[in-house]
Amino acid sequence: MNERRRGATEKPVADPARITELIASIAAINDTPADQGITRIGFTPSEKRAHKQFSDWLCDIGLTVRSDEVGNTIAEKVGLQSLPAIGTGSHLDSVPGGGRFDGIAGVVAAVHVAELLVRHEIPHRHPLRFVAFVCEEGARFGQACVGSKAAGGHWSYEALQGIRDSNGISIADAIQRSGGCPSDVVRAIWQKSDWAAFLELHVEQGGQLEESGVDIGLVDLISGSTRFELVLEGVASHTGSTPMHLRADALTAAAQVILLAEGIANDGRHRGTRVTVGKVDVHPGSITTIPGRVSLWVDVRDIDSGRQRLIADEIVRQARAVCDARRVALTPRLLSDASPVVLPAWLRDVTTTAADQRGRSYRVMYSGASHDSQMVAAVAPAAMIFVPSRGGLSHVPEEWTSANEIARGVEVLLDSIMALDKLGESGDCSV
Ligand code: HGY
Ligand code: MN
Ligand code: MN
Repeated sequence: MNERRRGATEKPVADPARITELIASIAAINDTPADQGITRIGFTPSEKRAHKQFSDWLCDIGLTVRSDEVGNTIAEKVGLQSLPAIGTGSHLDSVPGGGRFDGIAGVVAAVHVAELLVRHEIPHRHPLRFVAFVCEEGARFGQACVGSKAAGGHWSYEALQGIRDSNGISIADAIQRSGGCPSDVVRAIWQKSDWAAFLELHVEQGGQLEESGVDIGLVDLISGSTRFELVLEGVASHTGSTPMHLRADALTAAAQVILLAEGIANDGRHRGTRVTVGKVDVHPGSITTIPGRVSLWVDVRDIDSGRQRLIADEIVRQARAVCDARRVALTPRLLSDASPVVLPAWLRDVTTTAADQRGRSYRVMYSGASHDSQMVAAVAPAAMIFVPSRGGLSHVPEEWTSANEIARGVEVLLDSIMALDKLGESGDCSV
């Protein structure tokens, strides 16, 4: 661990070698062969092992650690006074065949901040909490941020019972099987009075920081997402004996729907909207049978909540017209709907000052991806600190951020937490 360098900044220096070690330990917990990226799906044994590793690291340096009713892991470092907590963290699950840094960089940053605080015996008034959320990725249930939505008070037990994965397992069942207690989900809600702020370091998952050569991204707005399934049902039949004019081909209808969805997003009036059909199921999937049923999973992202919902509605409306013309039935099913969230400027000012004082370049930017901070922002003032993503890639094995880039973010995160801890010390409004 780097000793505190005297002189220059009088602040602890993050250790890239330690960050590399922490990242590698989590990356080794993987359900995919290493050359095919990282697969650590929510509520699977591998996610649980990653939480155990997180818990061990923090127990080893003397923090108390608990698991909440849905499986979020929360470690606490007691402060000198009983004040609302300052927290930091992110998630440890991944998409199938994803990267080593999405979520993990923020959890590793939290661990390293805790290590630096303990190592340098830095006093702090507020209790500090270090959090690993469960099942942030929407890959399994179509719902993003399962754990942080519980913390933010966005779940009922009934809702957890009503959402199922492709194997018919509900979120509630998955929580139960993973050792949680979904019927007590309301006990996982964070009380506003108990939290002063929550900060999340995350890889940008886009290319702006790298393209502009800027060290740190300070997020002002996190995109919303509306996700839905479209089931198209035509008539399966023999590809040889069915003339073209007698067909109700679900897949050609789906192809037209996918392109119209893209066209809506590419309309110049909709700058800022992103529409993706990332998953398609074709039934029966035989080369000699006309596809009778196709499911499409549509992801609409936007920084404008009204436009986000309007575009989702427009896609369904136009898809229905395509299907009617092709004698294909259409059944839309909403999977999840999260609003864009504006993060508080006062808290971003704290992170801005921290970046400035470390001599780091920074830019204010919106997040195209959704994040746990978006969900806890309802109960704790939230801030996000982005570090660059090489080539702007994420959710793929090629996802990469260097340890030095993460270390710069860790130092800004640490300094922001310490600055927040001092707010109110002179008697003005305490954080
Ligand atoms: O999908 C997202 O935006 C995030 O990576 N969960
Ligand atoms: Mn993430
Ligand atoms: Mn992700």
